[in-house]
Amino acid sequence: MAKDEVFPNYQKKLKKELDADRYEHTIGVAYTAAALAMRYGANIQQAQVAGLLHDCAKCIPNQKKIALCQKYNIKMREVELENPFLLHAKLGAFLAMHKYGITDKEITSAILSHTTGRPNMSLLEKIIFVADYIEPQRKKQPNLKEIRKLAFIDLDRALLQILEDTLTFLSASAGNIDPMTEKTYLYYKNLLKDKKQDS
Ligand code: DGI
Ligand code: FE
Ligand code: FE
Repeated sequence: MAKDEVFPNYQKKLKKELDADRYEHTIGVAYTAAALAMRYGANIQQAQVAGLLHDCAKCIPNQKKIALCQKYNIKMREVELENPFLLHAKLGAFLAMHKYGITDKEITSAILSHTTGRPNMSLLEKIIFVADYIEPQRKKQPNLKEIRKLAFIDLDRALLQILEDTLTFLSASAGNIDPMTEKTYLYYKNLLKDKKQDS
């Protein structure tokens, strides 16, 4: 995608803001999100733009993330102050609006919820959340092969599996669990349990 850029304005800016690996990741998320949008009948262009911009604040050093949130009056929760990388989601949504000129609230919401998810996500939010996890550069997560396949069969079930694996990973690591990640997991666990009972 580097030579004929599909969204040259965004891509040129992003190339300056991100390191090479993160830039490749965002390109991967953009086309994976486009493919999922085709599968589920979402707006393909929205998926591409949200995919491109979802990590636009990722490479800002953590102390600067905090300083920028203070500067722009973006409220930080305790878990975010303890794990400042989490701030790249809300700071990313803010920069998408104010630096990249995105006015589409569906896109900024998808950026905002891309790390922890949230209960009752929109289709675009789910697509970005899942595309972020399965894009081709990802290598380390468990069950990737199965989740990649599942993502194109049942988006909610893929979402739930990702949340479950993320919580397992976090319990074994030093990171604090954001209550929102847990809330999202419980919401979809419950939703899918009811779905099973319905059928
Ligand atoms: O920014 P990316 O690496 O592309 O992806 P992301 O924004 O989904 O962040 C992934 C990381 O976020 C992964 O290492 C798991 C972590 N994460 C997800 N939920 C939580 C979390 N980390 C903490 N500390 N707490 C959470 O609730
Ligand atoms: Fe991210
Ligand atoms: Fe990402």
